[in-house]
Amino acid sequence: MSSRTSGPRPGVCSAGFQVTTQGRGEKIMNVKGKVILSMLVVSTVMVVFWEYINRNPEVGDRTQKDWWFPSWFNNGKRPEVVTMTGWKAPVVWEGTYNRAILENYYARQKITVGLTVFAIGKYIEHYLEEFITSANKYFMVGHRVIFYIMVDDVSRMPLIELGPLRSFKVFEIKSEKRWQDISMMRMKTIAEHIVAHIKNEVDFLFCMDVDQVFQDTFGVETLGQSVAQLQAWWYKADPDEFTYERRKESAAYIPFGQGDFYYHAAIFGGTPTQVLNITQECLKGILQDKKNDIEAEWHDESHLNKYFLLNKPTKILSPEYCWDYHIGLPSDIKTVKISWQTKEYNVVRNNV
Ligand code: 4GW
Ligand code: MN
Repeated sequence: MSSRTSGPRPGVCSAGFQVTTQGRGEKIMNVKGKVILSMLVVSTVMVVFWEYINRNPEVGDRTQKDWWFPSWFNNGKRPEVVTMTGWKAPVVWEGTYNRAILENYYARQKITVGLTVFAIGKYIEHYLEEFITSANKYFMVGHRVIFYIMVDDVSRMPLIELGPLRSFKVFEIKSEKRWQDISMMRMKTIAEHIVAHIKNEVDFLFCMDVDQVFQDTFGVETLGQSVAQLQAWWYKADPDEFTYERRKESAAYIPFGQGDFYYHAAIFGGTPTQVLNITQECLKGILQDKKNDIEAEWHDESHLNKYFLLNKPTKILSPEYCWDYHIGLPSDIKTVKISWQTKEYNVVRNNV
């Protein structure tokens, strides 16, 4: 034992040997090492800096603290309304966002944004032209846009001239017998098209009802991983008043005492991967309900609300983004970006 503690140890000995014999060689190694090390440090700093200036503005570098939010979002500008959720997602109201900061970021990224819309039966003549014409003018101005238009008769597709950076793809899909299925089965078609091609064509995707009209710029402040729209009639209500599906037998069931917001199925979006997940999960719920011979009260919207309860959206759009003028124009609503069309059910709905 004593020889191991007091005598020279092999390791020490060999180290001493290296020091005395390597001399100049080691000095060169030292210099080389330092150069490599400093190059590593410099490149790490450059990468971190690059990542910093190109960081995702949706998330920014916010921490869990309310006062530190991404630079594009000013949480304090609209104190009279909810501008941030309990899980720290921004609720985008007019006045809360700095579009210029985001424009700068997304212009450098050269993004393409997709927009799916369905017009089946009489909805082609009644709504499609006005929807696309207004979207051409106000949706993601200055960025590449692809409209994915699903109709049941391509020969009745209106002729619409689009501006620069805009293109469209028309698909003929079969109609469903029941209008509830026309609405719900959009989830299936969207999912199929994301898998088949949309995922390779766009960076972000929105899915919208056709019975609405763009009124003002629907810009890059709406982009995010997973985006939900507040329903205009319910944005101030208590969750227990929401028209969630309340029957346990439905996959869309949300018990009283739960729920964050009432989301409107007329607008949802996100990255193609997220929208694929949204639509696939909603479709699963819809098909499960069909198997159990139950239909959720508000069809696809009930399932969408269940989805967003379980998978919180990363961004929420204020009702300014989908307003119903039949409510009037309260002071909360500063700029209407999209408005509902009047529901002429007697004209457009001949199938029950
Ligand atoms: C009742 O007779 C109907 S027809 C209910 C929906 C119908 C329908 C819906 C249709 O005949 N053709 C059609 O293309 N749709 C699509 O589904 C269209 O994109 C429409 O915006 C979406 C949802 O239907 P909706 O806008 O009439 O539903 P709400 O009243 O919830 O906005
Ligand atoms: Mn609608």
